[in-house]
Formats: sequence, structure tokens, C-alpha cells
Amino acid sequence: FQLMNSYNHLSVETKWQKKWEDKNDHLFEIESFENKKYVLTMFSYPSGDKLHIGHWYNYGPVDTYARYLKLKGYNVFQPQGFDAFGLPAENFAIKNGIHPQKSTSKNIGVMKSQLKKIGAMFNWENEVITCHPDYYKWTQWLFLELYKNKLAYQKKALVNWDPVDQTVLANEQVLPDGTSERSGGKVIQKPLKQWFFKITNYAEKLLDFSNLNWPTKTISMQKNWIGKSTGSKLSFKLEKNNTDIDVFTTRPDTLFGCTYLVLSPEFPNINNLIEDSYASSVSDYCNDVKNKNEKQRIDERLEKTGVFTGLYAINPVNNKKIPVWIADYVLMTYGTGAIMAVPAHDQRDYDFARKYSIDILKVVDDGSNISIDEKAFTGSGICINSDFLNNLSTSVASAKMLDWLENNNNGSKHITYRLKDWLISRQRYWGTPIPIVYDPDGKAHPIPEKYLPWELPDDVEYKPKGTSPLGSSKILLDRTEKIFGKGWTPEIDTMDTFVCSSWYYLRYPYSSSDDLPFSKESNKWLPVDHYIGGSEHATMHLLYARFITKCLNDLNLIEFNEPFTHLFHQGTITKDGSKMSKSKGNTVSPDSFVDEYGSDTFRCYLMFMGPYEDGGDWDDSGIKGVDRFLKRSYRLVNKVANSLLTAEDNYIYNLTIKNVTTSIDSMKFNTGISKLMEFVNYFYYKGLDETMRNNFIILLSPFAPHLSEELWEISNNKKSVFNEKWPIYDKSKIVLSTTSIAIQVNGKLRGNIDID
Ligand code: ANZ
Repeated sequence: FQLMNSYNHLSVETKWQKKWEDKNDHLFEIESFENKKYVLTMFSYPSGDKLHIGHWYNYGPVDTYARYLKLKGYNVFQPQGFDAFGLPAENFAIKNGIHPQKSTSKNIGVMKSQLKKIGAMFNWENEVITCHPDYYKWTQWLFLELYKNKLAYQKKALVNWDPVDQTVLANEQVLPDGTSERSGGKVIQKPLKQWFFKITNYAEKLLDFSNLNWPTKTISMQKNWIGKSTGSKLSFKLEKNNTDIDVFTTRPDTLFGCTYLVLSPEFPNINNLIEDSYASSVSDYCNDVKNKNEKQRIDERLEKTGVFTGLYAINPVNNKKIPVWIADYVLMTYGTGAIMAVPAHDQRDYDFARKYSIDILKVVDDGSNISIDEKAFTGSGICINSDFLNNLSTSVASAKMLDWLENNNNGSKHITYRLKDWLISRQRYWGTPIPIVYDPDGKAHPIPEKYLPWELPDDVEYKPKGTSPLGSSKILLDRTEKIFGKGWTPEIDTMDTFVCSSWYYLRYPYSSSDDLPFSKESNKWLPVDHYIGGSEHATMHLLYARFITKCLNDLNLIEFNEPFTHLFHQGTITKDGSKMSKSKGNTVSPDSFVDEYGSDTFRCYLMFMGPYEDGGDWDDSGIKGVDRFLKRSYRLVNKVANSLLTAEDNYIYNLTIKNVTTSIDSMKFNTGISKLMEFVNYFYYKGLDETMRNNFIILLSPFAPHLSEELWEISNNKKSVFNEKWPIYDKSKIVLSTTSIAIQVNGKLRGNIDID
């Protein structure tokens, strides 16, 4: 082979990127699902900022992992795409008058050329772009499938409404003081008819994580989000109207201590129950609550507010008459929307009772002398002041009270979930149009599949004027009337972009086909074997994707019921301790490093910085060390061993194979690189024999793919190094010596064992 002292990363990297693109010879074969590994990084949003270090950190190391799997003999599929609908492009359009389609394609172009510089083994021919009609046609199809199966429905729900800008705001756009980030106006809660997906039907199924290799923290976040709570539902009769009020409680043991009831301000038909003299104070209060969002309402630090309804209810267990209040700390969206208040043992009830001078009756004794005059006692203990529950522990008492309620036909065990149905309507332009039309009576009808894609029209006013932007499109209205008849109107809301990303992994293997969203054959690539992305997606995206997979499985459209078998969250790269963002002005662009040191060095340095799941603070001082390592690797490969190999040489060589293998297996890329560095240092002056040299190049190749291809070629190989087999180590060679260990029990020698 040729001898060279150094290599020019610019020419080497350009050369191999071009070769890979031309030949594609180390890529997967779509026909073959044997031994498949579907490796997926969460796709990115094509924002106007260029690729930053965070993108590289997501894609570079994962490509190392994918290339490693390829060398292990797997058929690896590693597609790429863009989550291209969404608010930023729309806001940009409002500000600058540039059509979101235009700015989005421009950004995609820039990002793609940058992504190509990573030199990753991406299956670009399977690209998915969610804002293209050939993709969103199938997002609409998905909506229709859910609609047909009663998993998509419409109901009124409260939205954040900016009265100045006349538009709906996302929660993130509402500042902590309740004003709009856009206009500064006071945001109100306005009821609007909207579309929902019935994810609550799947609450129980979504709690099953068996067979998933996922981070424990993510699993527990999903469990908390679903928020299963086991308690009892019981009913209180109103004193006068012979009406039952159902409440949900997790503490039936405290029923004797219930001194009032609370209804949520949105509780249905309250007005019919209330006497005239209370009507105006109640309706004033309920109107005031519309200025608060849910987060403010359940904030424990804020002062409780409420209003007396003039009504009384009867506590079923002791027939005591108790007042009925309305208060915003009770939400309509949880349990039954009404509670039995036990101020002695629930802090919210306690604060409320104190403020409005309602009785506080202690029914649980915790054995301490802490007075109930300071705060509620919320723990377990022994029941007091509770008739047939007296002297029982709270847990025994709960069961006994439940029996009593069941025997008296007054209640039953009840499970409730915090999970709410997924609100998918957005009063926005830049999203997938919801495939629904309304007849002249305002009844909703699904758009037949033959009209899909139901295209997003161009002739809209992005600036909201009180309705969704699509309401201003003449093209959309004309199209609707032409197909369905005079007086028919289109749905003008678009879908949440989380719908687009809830199924994109199904589309990749079938992305270029027009006849179906995916096929039985393409599904053989699924589920995704390794899914890598940020932990900020622990609940929404990752939960929605599981939900959609389970729906499609129940509809017999796919044969698996979990989308991502193994999940890994890479860490975050920060700058001076804080997250990089354009507004903080602390972003670091990868481009200058890639130009100066090359893509391989930059990728290796990112991996070398620390454990992949931890991320770290960006500091470029170490990049020179990694640069030196790769240059030394280059020179080492060009050195022939001048003496016979010793046992120690073999030991180092085999141990390196073992350690690099286990490091990559567990995505501990940093230790993998440091093992290779040790290897290079050890053999640098000695040189390598042919087998070692070849295997060293293969070990290095997932980390530094361009350099390794070059080295492989210099070593007189014709085909890509990625067609090779990952080396295996010789177990016997990593035993340097054995040692004998004495086993003593109570000071007496019982035997010896030999260990390696
Ligand atoms: C009486 C009681 C006594 C309660 C006590 C707690 C302690 P988790 O565990 O989160 O499910 N609750 C029920 N529905 C509510 C709603 N719509 N809005 C606000 N609060 C609601 O919480 C269940 C408890 O939260 C229920 O048990 C109820 O208060 C309250 F010593 O009932 B409890």
C-alpha cells in the first residue's frame, strides 16, 4: 500500500460522500427483511436556523450505531425526513409575507445539504416530508379511519383566546401572568367546537410496557401522564331537587369528615338547580373563572376562590346536611367534576374551608399531637369520629366504607385517569387540513377517500381575523361546493402536527408508493428496532405514536402493537450551562469545525465528550486531541509490524475488540473511542500485522466512516469497508494469566478457585 504521512480530510470526505451517493452499495436492500434493523432518529423540524450541534449530536452517533449494526451483518434501514408543518413557518409568513411552503422547502434544502456532510448512511430515497400532499393524504386517511371507528369525534372545548389578535394560542404562548405573548392582551378561555382523538379508550393498554426496552424514567413519565387513580364513586342527594351528585374520591375512609361538596364551575345544568337569589353571584363567579387556565386553577400556591350555591346535600353515611359550593380548584375534566370535601385531610379543601369558615372535622388520628389548626393531615392513621369505622386503620376503613356504599347502592369502586382525549384541531393555516365538510344544516361528513389529498389552498390570509385562516379561502369553499353542493362548507381547522409525527415511521419503508400508506410487505421492517431522540418527547409524541400504533393494530391494519422496541434519549449539548438557542445567542455552528477538522473528527469529538445519554457543555478545547488520534490512526495503518507479536500484543488487540463491541452495544461511544485511542497508543511504534490492521480499520469505521473507507482502499481493498464483518475476539487471548483465590469460611480454608 501507499505510504502517506497525513491525509487531507476535505478531499477524502468529499470523495467518499460522492462515492456513497453514487453507489449506495453499503446500504440496505429493501427486498430483504431478513435480519432487519430499523434505526430511526426523531426527524427534525426545518427551521430557518441551520443545523446546530444538537442535530449533529442526534444524527452522528446514531449513524455510528447503524454502521456498526451493518458490520454485524444486519440489514440496516436508516431513513430521514422532515416534520415540516407547524407554527414557526406560519409566524414567519405573517411577519414577512413569505409563503410557508416556500420558506419550508428552502430550509429543507439547506438542512439536507448540511445533513449530507455528516456522511451518514441515510436512506434518502425513502425521505418523508409531512407537508407534501403525498404524505398528508395519508394523515387524512388516518383521520378518516379513526373517524369511521368512532375514535375521532367533535366536542366543545376551552381554548386560550387572544382577544386582541383574535386568535387561539398554544399553552406555551400564554405567559405566566395570563397575558398573550403575541399581543400582551389578557387571554381568556373560550369554548370552541373541536376535534379529538379518543386516546382515553387506550389508557389501560398504554400502561402496558412489557416487552419494551425503554428508559425507566420515560416509562414512569408516561404512567404519570396517564395518571391512573383507583378510588370510589359515590353519590350525594341534593336536599331539595331529588338530584344525585356523583363524586370521585380516593379516600372513602374520610366520608364522615366530609363537611361540604364542591362542583366544578363547568358542572352541567347547575343553573337549573340554583335558586334565583344565588343565580347572579354564581354566574359572575363562573364567568370570572374563564380568565384562568387549568394550570392557574390547580396551582396550590394561589388563593382558593369559590361561591356558595345556596344548595345543600345529604351525606349518605350519616344523613348530615352539608353546603354545596362551586370552586375552580375542582376541574370538570377529572373524575366526575365534583368532590366531597374533607378539609381536615385534604390541603386544598382545608385552605378553602378556612377562607370561607366552613366546618373542619378531624376523622383520622395520626398519633401525633400536631394540631389541625395549622394544616390538613393528609396521611394514613386510625379513624376517629367515624361511627362504624372508629379504631380501624385508614386502609381497612376504605375497604369497609366501599362495602357499605355498595350494600346501600350508593357507590362503587371506580378507576379514573388523568389522561384526556387528544385535542387535534388547530385554528392554523400551516397544517394538514381535516378531511371533513359540513352540510347546509351544519352536520359533519367525512370527505370520501377518492378526494384525498384534500389539498391545503394557497389563497389565505395568514393573519387570523377571528376564525381559522382557511375560513378566508375562496378556493377551498368553491371546491367544497363543487363536489358536495351549494351551501356545503369545509372544515377550516387543521391538524396538530403531532398527528403527522404519530405515524411517520410506518411511512418510511413505503414512502414512494401512492396506492396505500404502507403495505404488509413494508411493515416487515417494523416495529422500529432502535428509536433515538430527545427526552422532551417522553409524553406527547411518544405516547401519541404508541396510541396510533395500537389503534391501527386493533383495526387489523398492522400486526404489531408497539412502534419502538428500544428507545434511547441522547443528552443535550449546552453552552455555558444553558440550552443553546438562537434567542440567547449561544448557538455553536458545526460548520466551521467541520471545515477545519473534518466531519469524522467532529463526529468523534461529539461522541468522545461524555456519555451519550448525558450530553454536556460544549467546549472545543478537546477537539485537537481527537484530531490527533485520527491522524495517528492514519499513520498507524500505514506501518507494518517489524517484529513478531507477543502475548501482550494479542491481549491488547483482543481486549480492544471486546471493549469497543460492548461500548457500542450500550451506546457508550465515548468509552469505545477511548479504547481505540489506547490501542493506537500501544501499537503506534510497533506497527500492526495484516489481520490487526484490517480489523482496526473495521473497528474504527463506524466512528470515522470517511477516513476508514480511505484507509481500506489504501490497503488495497476494492469494496467498501462496510461490506466487511465486524471482528470477533479470541476469548483465550484476553486471559493474561490465572490466579488462585483461597476460600475461607470463619477463618478455615475450604478450598481454592482459579480465576482469569
Ligand atoms: C375526598 C378526599 C379526602 C380526597 C382526602 C383526598 C383526600 P388523585 O389521587 O389525584 O386521583 N378530586 C377528585 N376529582 C377532582 C376534580 N375533578 N378536581 C379536583 N380534585 C378532584 O386525587 C383524587 C382526589 O382528588 C379525590 O379524593 C378528590 O379529593 C380530589 F382526605 O376526595 B378526595
